[in-house]
Amino acid sequence: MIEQQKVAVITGGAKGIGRSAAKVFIDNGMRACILDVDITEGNKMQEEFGESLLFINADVSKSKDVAAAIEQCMAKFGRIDYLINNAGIQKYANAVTCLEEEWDLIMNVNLKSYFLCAKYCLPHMQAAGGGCVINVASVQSFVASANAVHYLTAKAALLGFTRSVAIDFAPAIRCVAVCPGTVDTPMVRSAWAEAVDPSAIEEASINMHLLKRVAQPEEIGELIYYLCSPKASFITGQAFRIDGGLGVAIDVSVKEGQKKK
Ligand code: BMA
Repeated sequence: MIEQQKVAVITGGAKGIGRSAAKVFIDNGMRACILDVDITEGNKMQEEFGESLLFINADVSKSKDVAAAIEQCMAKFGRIDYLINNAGIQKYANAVTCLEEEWDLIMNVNLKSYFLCAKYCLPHMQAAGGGCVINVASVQSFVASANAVHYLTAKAALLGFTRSVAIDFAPAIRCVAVCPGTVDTPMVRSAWAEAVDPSAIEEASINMHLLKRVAQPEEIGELIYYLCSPKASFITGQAFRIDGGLGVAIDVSVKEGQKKK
């Protein structure tokens, strides 16, 4: 029965990490309701996954859009079990060069939308008997890259937001932050495209991970699914880094301590 299938609401679900999370939930017999501003990619997802998926064109930084989208999701699927807060934009600026509009944009999409979606989804998740909220944050919730004042601030704040939801909605609802390193997504590609030498940034990004590569979105989608599943039933309030070892080394290029032959 359709009503019994669990439903995941996924923001930024048409591309990158959100898209692969939607695919894992559907592959495991669940339904995905994806909210995204990208109509072209959203429609493609709708075509690919048919009745298992509902694409809603919504700007999740606006409460009117979120309220309407969640109502539409409930009308179609009748329940919400998981919320995957994932929508994100990345731009480069420091505390002086950052335009006020850009600060607001990043805060609204990368932080406020997480609150708005929680606000509208949590009552339905409680009504469904419980569930899990995943906040896609970043390795940059812990370590900093240059020129990312707005992005870094939002990603760090998500750890507090995760703990807050975990405390206030336990025990029925768990809340976990997922903190990826560099992932090959349209968001990261478009941020790189703004650099003077995008291929140099790509190479540097590969090298800063101990595993000497960037992640594929599917690797993050699998962790999100696992954390929502009953296998992760004792995990809440925590942040999980999935970052190929980024930040483990003081400097990946320095081999201090290697002995002479
Ligand atoms: C991610 C994005 C990537 C970046 C990575 C590691 O959140 O910002 O562009 O490469 O963190 O800094």
